[in-house]
Amino acid sequence: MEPIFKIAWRAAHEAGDLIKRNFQNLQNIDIQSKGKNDFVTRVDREAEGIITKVIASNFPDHQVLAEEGGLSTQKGEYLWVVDPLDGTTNFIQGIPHFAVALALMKNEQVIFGLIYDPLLRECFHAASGQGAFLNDAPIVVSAIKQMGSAFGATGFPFKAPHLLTPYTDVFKILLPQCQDLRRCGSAALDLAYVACGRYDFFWESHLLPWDFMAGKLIVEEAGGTTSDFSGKELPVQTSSVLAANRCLHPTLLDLIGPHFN
Ligand code: 2AM
Ligand code: CA
Repeated sequence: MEPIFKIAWRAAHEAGDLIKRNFQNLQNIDIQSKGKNDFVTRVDREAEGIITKVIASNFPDHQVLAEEGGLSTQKGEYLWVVDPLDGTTNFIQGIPHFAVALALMKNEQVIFGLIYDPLLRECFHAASGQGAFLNDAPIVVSAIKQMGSAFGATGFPFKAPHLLTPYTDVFKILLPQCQDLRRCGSAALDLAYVACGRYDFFWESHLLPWDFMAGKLIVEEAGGTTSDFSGKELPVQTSSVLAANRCLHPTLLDLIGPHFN
């Protein structure tokens, strides 16, 4: 894993440096709309270009699935899943909460994940079977067992209006049962924060693989559980995402799942 970690670390830090520089000069980021409530900037594209170039020059036979560029043409057992800027809306609005997320899959299993917050210089990473880390320090999910003490994060279904009713039904039941909820706008960081115990759980109803694939492995290697809202393993496609420590996950699945079936 060492070469993979080194290359991913370099790609994420080079992209992160570019994002950080541009965050200090948001007048020139050239915002474009990809669809309703869906934005991309020059910075997303340039960051993705940096990452895909680093990957291609070190692993020319690896395929890449990236948020802006889609799927590259190589065919093989390795697939990088790349979000060059998770939390684009925060970035555009000047809110300092966004990250670069990279995952490496082998035969459809995620074997490496890295989430880098360039402003705090926090690099969350994990390789399968080797634990999860924040920079050099091992991380574990929280030990909270009671829903009443659980502090969670969520994301709104802002692009999936058909999910608004089940989402708000769950929200009404969940909020009074837990300590509190946050909605900070970067699913990758939400998952990284579950992995290191800042949040006890995270749920969002409509995410894409580059939002969650790195976080899935980091949470699991930190001792947590991830699934979609029906309890199935997260797929390499649009999915709901539930991540929590092992104790809270079944309770949350029972609470959330039936509303979305
Ligand atoms: P992004 O900033 O990389 O686009 C916020 O709720 C989360 O939703 C962010 O991680 C954001 O990622 C993600 N997101 C943005 N557009 C999305 C879409 N069309 N489908 C699913 N998730 C999306
Ligand atoms: Ca993005």
